[in-house]
Amino acid sequence: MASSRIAVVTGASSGIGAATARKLAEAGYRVVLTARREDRIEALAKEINEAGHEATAYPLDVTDRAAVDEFATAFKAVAVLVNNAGGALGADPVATGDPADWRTMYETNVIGTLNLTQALLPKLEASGDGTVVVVSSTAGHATYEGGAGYVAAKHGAHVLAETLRLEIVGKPVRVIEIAPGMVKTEEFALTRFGGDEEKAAKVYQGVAEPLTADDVADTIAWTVTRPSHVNIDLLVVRPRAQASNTKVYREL
Ligand code: 8X3
Repeated sequence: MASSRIAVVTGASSGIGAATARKLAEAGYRVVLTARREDRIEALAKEINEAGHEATAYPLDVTDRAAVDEFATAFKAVAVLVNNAGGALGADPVATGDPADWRTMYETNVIGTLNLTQALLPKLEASGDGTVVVVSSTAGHATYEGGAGYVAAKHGAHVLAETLRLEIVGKPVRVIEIAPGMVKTEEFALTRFGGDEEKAAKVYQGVAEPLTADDVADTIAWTVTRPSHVNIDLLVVRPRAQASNTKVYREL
């Protein structure tokens, strides 16, 4: 692929990733959709192409470094990398949390972001005007009971973004962090609670309007489409009903 207007989106099979892929395609980027679930990204690529935009699907596990390095060889230059793949597993207190869940969350949210960013940084620089987006979370900025494993991983993603911005200053690559609060997507809470629909529903219970994947994708597309010299370092976005990670207005 020769175009420098390529946008790579990880975790593009659903939720914020899929919505971001649609928005960036609408903004004129040739979008490369990556995720583990090939059928989903193939279907989304088809949908985007049929809408008159450009998209290709590339099945990828962000934690598989060899596969990520191989993926990166497909490009001469990349304009945008959206590190969106990640998620939460469990909501147990520190006293009883499963170390395997903590490890998986660190692998996907932090090492996955590290893998893609390291592999594509030369390509982003080669574009002459690159943007790295790290989709962290409000969990990357403050903790809450039962959240430690996820909060620790998202703090890691936040630190990666902040440190990278310091280290590459002077190069033509921006580093943008988007920290969403409560977003209701089809999978986030369900994955966190191992498919338990009742527990997942409780997360959003009584909240009039949690953010949608589209709301977050909108903020991502906005930051990415600012003029190159404008670097939105950090954008925190929550629903109006959420004043902090632990202060949520619910109509019960
Ligand atoms: C999602 C926000 O509140 O579930 O990243 O940690 S929260």
